Amino acid sequence: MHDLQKISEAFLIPADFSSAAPYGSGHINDTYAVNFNQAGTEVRYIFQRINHRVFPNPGKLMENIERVCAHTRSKLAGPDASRRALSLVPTRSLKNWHVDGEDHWRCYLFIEKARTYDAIENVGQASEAARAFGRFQGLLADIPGGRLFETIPDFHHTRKRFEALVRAYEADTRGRASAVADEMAFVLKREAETSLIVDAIADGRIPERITHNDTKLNNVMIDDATGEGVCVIDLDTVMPGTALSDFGDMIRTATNPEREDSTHLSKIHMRIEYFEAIARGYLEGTAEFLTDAERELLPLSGKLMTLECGMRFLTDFLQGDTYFKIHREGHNLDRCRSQFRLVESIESQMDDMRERIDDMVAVS
Ligand code: ADP
Ligand code: GN1
Ligand code: MG
Repeated sequence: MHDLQKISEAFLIPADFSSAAPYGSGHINDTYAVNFNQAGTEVRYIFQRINHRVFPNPGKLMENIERVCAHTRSKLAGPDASRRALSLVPTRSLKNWHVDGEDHWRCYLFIEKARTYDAIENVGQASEAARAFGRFQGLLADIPGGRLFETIPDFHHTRKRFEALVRAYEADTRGRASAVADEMAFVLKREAETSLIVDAIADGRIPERITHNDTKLNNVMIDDATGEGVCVIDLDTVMPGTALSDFGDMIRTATNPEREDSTHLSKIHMRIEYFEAIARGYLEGTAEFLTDAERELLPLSGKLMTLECGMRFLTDFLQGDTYFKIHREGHNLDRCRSQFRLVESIESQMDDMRERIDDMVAVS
């Protein structure tokens, strides 16, 4: 645990530190909820230490986030703008982040009366999350100041993720390759498909957009009272990308009744009514800009993002769990297996997904 009292002193918070505790279930950054006493009232803020192994240029990353927060906030101007867009709290030297040795820290206003979900609880959450992520893409379409910095190059280059996995398997630095023969066979059977979306980007069939790139369900705050997807969070990977990654990751995380690391493989599946709710919410949120070519690839994107995520977990398992935080032995392998089970479920429903998208487009 870091010394949050000392870190918080760097920020312009007109209140006295009272306590801090790790918060949330993100796999990458260190997140804390920090409580302060402000003239007798408890107030809290989110503090985050950026994972600089995952994000090797935290300064450039924070410049992106400054721009994204400022732009979304200005477009959502209104009495509740600070619940609808993340707000950075400045430091005493009026910067939007604080450097402490190797560590970069940032502080956000805490979005109260809303929460994130690690596993989806009802179909309304699925459409709300999709609408929020779709709207978010729309808000960023005209962000001024030039192309955003690529915080992780080739982040959703599924083909390169496949190649990285094969390299990790062949190198087998941790002696774990023999445990994953079935998983490797699963991936190798699908090798050709790993190029389908990246090729469509490369040959210009689908456009580059500013996208979120990490649209898992627990990266959107759902309002406690209204159930609305009130604020998109976790902005580290907001950068040039494809709408398909954002749609696909919602299918991965918001159609499956089980958590991402579930070992109850027989319970893992894509629920088509959740797919439909996400597609409806997303098509609404993106009605003004999504192209036909993008719409056509939506069902495939769910499968490929799930396969890609499973491959990333497997690569990390083979390399000794250095990227994603783990909380038990074999955690990344469990995550990989659950993702691959979900890929099979998505595969078995491809025609149904396509028909539903076609029907939605036809009546809109
Ligand atoms: P990571 O990159 O590690 O996933 P996140 O930015 O997603 O980190 O934060 C982790 C969790 O902390 C989120 O899932 C959410 O529950 C909570 N959280 C993050 N920012 C806020 C905020 N501004 N207000 C309230 N909760 C937040
Ligand atoms: C990570 O940061 P978090 O936990 O929201 C990862 C995503 C993965 C996800 C899998 C920067 O997301 O790409 O899809 O875990 N983020 C990064 O749960 O690698
Ligand atoms: Mg997150």
